[in-house]
Amino acid sequence: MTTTSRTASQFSRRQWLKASLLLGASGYLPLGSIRAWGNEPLLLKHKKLHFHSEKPLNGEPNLGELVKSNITPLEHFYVRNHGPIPEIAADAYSLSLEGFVGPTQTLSLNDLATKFKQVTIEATMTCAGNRRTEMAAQKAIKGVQWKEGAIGNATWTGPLLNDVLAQGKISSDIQHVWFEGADPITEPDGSVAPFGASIRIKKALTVHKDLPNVILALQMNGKPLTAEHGAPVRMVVPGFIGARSVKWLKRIILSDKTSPNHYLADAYKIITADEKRPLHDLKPIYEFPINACICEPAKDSTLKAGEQTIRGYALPMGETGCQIAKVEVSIDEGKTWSEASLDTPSRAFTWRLWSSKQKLTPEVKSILVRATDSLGRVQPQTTPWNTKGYLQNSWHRCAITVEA
Ligand SMILES: Nc1nc2c(c(=O)[nH]1)N[C@H]1C(S)=C(S)[C@@H](COP(=O)(O)O)O[C@H]1N2
Ligand SMILES: [Mo]
Repeated sequence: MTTTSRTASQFSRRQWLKASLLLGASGYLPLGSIRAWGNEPLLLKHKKLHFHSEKPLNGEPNLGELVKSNITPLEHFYVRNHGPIPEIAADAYSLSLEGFVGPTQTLSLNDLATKFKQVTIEATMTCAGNRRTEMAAQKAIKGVQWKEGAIGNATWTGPLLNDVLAQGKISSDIQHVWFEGADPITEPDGSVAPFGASIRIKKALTVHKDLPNVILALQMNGKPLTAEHGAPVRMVVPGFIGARSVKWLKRIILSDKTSPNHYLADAYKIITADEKRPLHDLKPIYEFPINACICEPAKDSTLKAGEQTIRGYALPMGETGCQIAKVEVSIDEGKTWSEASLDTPSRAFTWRLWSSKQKLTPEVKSILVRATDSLGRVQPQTTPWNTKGYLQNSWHRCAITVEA
C-alpha cells in the first residue's frame, strides 16, 4: 500500500484552491478509455474533501458535513483508492462471470442495467482504517492517517448479486465469490495487479426481505457512479468493510476457496502486537464492528459555556439482524451518561445520526460517546492496538475547552 501521510491541515488549503481553479463543466469526468493516473486532480472539482494523498487519491470530509444529512452528498463522501482511478467507457465495459458449471459468461453494462431487476438499497460504506489516527496516537501506524471521516451513507442502485449469479449453474462445492477490479495497482515488489476481494457464498446469495442486500451498483445517490467511486460498476456489500466493495468491477469468480488477491489474503487482517501466527492463518476482516463518533463540535474546539448540541453518527455491527438501539453521551469522562436522541431510522448495515443537548461548563474537558446495539452489546471502551490500525471503535472522545 502506498500512501503519503500528510495531516489534514497541511493539504487542505492548497488542494481546495486547486479544486476551485478546476471548477466548471458537469462535475463528472468525461468517459474515455482506461487512463492511468493523470485524471485524479480533475476529481477535486466535485469533491470537498481533505485529501491525504493525490496518488493514490484518498480524502475524507469535514466531520460537520457528515451529520447534516442522513444520505451523504457526493461532494462530502470519502474516497479511498490503492492505485490509479481507471476511466472506463460505458460501451467498452464488460463483466466476466467465471467458475460456473459451464463456460465463462460476459455481461455488458447494458445487460446489467436492463436484464435484471434494479434494486435501490441504503447502506453505509466505511473503511477498515477509519479512526486510524486515534490508534496511531498510542504507537505510529503506517497507512492513510484517517480521522473519523472515512465513512459515508448512500443509496446504491443496480442488480442483486444473487440475480446476476442466477445466470449460471453453481456447483455445490462453491464457498466463496471473488471480485476483481480494473485498477492497476503497483505493489511494493513492483508487480502490478488489480484490487480484489471475496465474500462467503452465503452472504452473496442470501436475499433478505427488509435488509440491504449485496448488489452490483451502477448508481450512487440516484446518479451514475462517478469514476472515483468505481464507475461504471462496483460491488456494494452492506455490513462489510469498504475493502470488500470492489470498484471498477471486471470479474466475478466462483470458487471453493477465498480470493488469493493481496487485499483479501494478506491485507485487512487484525495483527495484534503479540501475534505469533503466520499471516495466512489469520482471518480476513468482513463485517465492520459497532462504532459511534462525535462529529460536532470539532475536536479541540473552544466553546462558550451553555447549552450545546452534540451530533454524530453511530454504526451497528455489520451482522444480520443487528441495529443501533441506544447512543449515550458523557461530559464527565464516563462517570454519568445521558441518552442521545436518534434522529434517523434504525436499519441494519446503516448508520444512525444522533444528537444530544448538553449544558457545558468550564469544568467540562471532553465529550464521550458510546453506542449500544439491539442485542445489548455496548461499544468497547478501548480497542487493542493492531499493526495496521484497523477497526478502531472505542468510545469516541472529543476534547474541548469551555469558556465561561
Ligand atoms: N478496485 C478497487 N476497489 C476498492 C478499492 C480500491 O482501491 N480499488 N478500495 C476499497 C476500500 S479500502 C474502500 S474503504 C472502499 C471505498 O469506497 P469509496 O472510495 O467509494 O468511498 O472502496 C474499496 N474498493
Ligand atoms: Mo478501506
